[in-house]
Amino acid sequence: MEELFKQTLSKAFKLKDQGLQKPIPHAQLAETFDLSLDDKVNSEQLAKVVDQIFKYSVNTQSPHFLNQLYGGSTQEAWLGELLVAILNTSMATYEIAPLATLMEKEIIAQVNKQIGFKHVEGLFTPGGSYANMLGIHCARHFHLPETKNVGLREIPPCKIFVSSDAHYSSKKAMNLMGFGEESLVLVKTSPNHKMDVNDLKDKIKQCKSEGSIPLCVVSTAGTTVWGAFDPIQEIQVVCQEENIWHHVDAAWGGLALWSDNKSNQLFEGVEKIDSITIDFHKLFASTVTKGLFLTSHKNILRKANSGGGDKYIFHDEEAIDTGLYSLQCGRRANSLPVWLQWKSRGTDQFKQKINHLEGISEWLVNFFENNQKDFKLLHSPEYMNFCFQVIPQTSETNINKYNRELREKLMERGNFMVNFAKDEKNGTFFRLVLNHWELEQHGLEKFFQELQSIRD
Ligand code: ABU
Repeated sequence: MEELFKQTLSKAFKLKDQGLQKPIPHAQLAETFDLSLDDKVNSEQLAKVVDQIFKYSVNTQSPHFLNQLYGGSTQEAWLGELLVAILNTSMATYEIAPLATLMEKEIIAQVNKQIGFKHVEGLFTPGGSYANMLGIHCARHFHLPETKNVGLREIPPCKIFVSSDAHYSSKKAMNLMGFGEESLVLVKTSPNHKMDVNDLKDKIKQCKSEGSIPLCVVSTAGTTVWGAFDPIQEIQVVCQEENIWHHVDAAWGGLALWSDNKSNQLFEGVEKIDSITIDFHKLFASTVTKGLFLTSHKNILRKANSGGGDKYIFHDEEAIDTGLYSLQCGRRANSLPVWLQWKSRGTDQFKQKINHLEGISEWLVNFFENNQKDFKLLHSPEYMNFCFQVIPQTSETNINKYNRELREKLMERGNFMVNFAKDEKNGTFFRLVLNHWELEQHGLEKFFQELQSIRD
């Protein structure tokens, strides 16, 4: 087994410089890879199985995997993951996860140096969606603490406000929390995809006139498709005036908190909000999935989430058992890989990487400016998302179908993976994201050369 570990790691260290897998239909994959659990394999065969797992998995470690809002992870994060697996504990109590508990607190305090909450507490969550749900959950407890015991039956409908470009996690949270999806109010966006604050004010007014409770605004710092930042400061003013909880979904945009440049201004006013989501598996280059939820409200997590367990697991009221603050019992020691990466690379890693990616982003804006004959950029990018269409050579060609087919051909080549999105206004378009710390300008030059060669 030790030898297999060595071989696996040796393969892992080479992944960054290797190509991406070509797409394979699921029926073909099920035929090719022996999935059956009826017969077991010996140790020699196990090594071959591991080879096959590498062969048929998407190489997200390649800087040319630009398909999702996560990409390559650092080797320090891998080492942390290995330790998490070997130490195999849960974050429920301090006595079973002493170091991981303290590491989580240190990470939260360090992140708060960039945010500036007067008081901070938080938790690693299974992902950004979960952290956003916690934001809405804390909002409910803050305004309507009695719902913890009696549920929603005695209270008027509660409304949550998000921009129409926000992530779908708020919609899922509405379903799960019993408010119902229809209680999610979609606020209009400005032409550059930011929440329209006037429309927010109108919708809050309408909500109140209907006798509903405006409970929470979820702003987005870095939307999934356009990378847009809602105006946090302006929205905060509205929330303060109306006494509404303000949660910011910075799952994707969180790294901009460390920027020396313009994107740092996108977080103006963040120190006054109520809670925030940041995903460490996205632009922080940790491993999937590491949502982090932070709030400025003392003890709200404990008040909202505690319940039970005192007869057998939580022995001491005064202990720093994070299980008392969490909706989960078992919780992964996600702090360990994040802490290990941070400790070995320092806080400067975040500054350097955001500044590096901002440089590439500037180059890319110029690239589109200089190549308008071939590519149509559909927005003014302010972060790491570039939504564009390749312009067909003849005006009779259907641009949506054309771009979709180009993407399929790109995938077939197996050198780059870039996602697509669609909306009513623009049709189908490429969504290119700068998601990888090792991405370089020449890699993107190659990407556009490849697109050109596919269309010729
Ligand atoms: N949690 C949002 C991820 C979306 C994406 O990877 O594109």
